[in-house]
Amino acid sequence: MDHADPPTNDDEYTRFFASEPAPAHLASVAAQVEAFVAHQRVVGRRTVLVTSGGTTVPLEANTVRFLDNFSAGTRGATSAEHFLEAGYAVLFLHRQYSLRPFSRHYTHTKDSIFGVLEATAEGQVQVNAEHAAFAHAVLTKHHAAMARKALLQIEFTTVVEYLYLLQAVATRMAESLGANAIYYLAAAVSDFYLPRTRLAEHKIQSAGAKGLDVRLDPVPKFLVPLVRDWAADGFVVSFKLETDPALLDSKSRAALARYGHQLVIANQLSTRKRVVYLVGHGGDAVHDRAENAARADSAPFRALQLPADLEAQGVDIESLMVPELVRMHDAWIATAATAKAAD
Ligand code: 9Z3
Repeated sequence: MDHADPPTNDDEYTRFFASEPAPAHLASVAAQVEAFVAHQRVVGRRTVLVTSGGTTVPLEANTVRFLDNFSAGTRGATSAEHFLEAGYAVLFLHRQYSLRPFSRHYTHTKDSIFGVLEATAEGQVQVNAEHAAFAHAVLTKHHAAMARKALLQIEFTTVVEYLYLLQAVATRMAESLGANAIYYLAAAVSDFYLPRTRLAEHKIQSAGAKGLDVRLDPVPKFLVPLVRDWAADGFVVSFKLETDPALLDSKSRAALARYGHQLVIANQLSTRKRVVYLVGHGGDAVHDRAENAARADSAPFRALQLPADLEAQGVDIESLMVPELVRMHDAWIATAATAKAAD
C-alpha cells in the first residue's frame, strides 16, 4: 500500500478553486454540457466523459514557459471513437491541439492530410485512391456522431483549467445521468502546480540570473471529490501511468483503497499501446465507496494484451478495452437498479 500521498481534506478543493482563477470559457462550457446531457437523457443514451492529453503548469501568468505532462491523446481519442461505436455519447475533454476522435487519423501523422490528398489536372483536390475508402468511412462516422448530437469536445490547457472543467462537466453529467455515466480519466494530470499567488506576472528574465529555482505545490487529489461528490453514482475509471513496471500493481491498489472507485487501468509508458492492466471489481463493485476501498487488496489484476498479429494489422488496444468497459458498465447499471429497487 502506498501512503506517500498526504491526506486530502474536504476544504482542499474549496480553497484551491477560491485561489485559482476560473477559465474564461467556464460558463459557456457549462451551458453546452447542460444542453448535451439533457439531450442524452431524453434519448436514453449512456454517456462517457473521456479526458485526454497532458495538462500544463505555467511558470508565468503571461505564459511563455510551462511544464507539461506526457500524453499525445491517442488513448483518449481512440477510446472516444470506440465508445461512439458502442452507442455511447462522448463528452471529450481534451488538451488543446492534442489528438481528437476521427481527425486524429489525419493530423499528427508524418504527412498529415497531405499524405492522402492529390491535386487533379482539372484543378480539383481529392483523396487519392489508396486512402479513399478509409477516409470516407472516418468522415461518415464523424458526421453521424455530430448529426446524432453524440459528441461534444471541450478544450483545456493548464491543470487548473482541467480541474475547473472536470468539476463543471462531471457534476452536470452526474445530476442528469447518474449510473448511466462513465468517467474515463485518461488525461495525464500534473501532480504539482505553481499557485497563482507565487506566479510571476511576466516572462521571467534570465539576465544576471544564476539559475531558476521553482517550488511547486502538490495538486489536491481530485479523485477524492470526483468519486465522492462530482460523479456520484457514476462508473469511475482512473488511469495509472508508471515507467517502473514494479509499481503498477501496488499503485493501482493504493488508488482503489484511497478513492473507492470502480476501476484503475494501469499502463507502463513504453508498452501502453500493447498492454494495459485492469485493476478492480469493475461492474461488480458495490455502490459503496468505503466497502470498495476495503476490498482493494483482493481486487483482480488482469492484463489485457493486444496480440502481435492484430497490432501488425493496425488494430488498437482500445478496441479491446472499450467493450470490456461496456460490459462492466452494464453490470454496474444493473446493480444500481437492484439497489434502488431494494430501497
Ligand atoms: C494514462 O495513463 C494514459 O493511458 C496515457 C496515454 C497518458 C499513458 P497517450 O495519450 O498516453 O495515448 O499518448 N493517463 C493517466 C495518467 C495520470 O495522470 N493519472 C493520474 C494519477 O494516476 C490521474 S487519474 O494520479
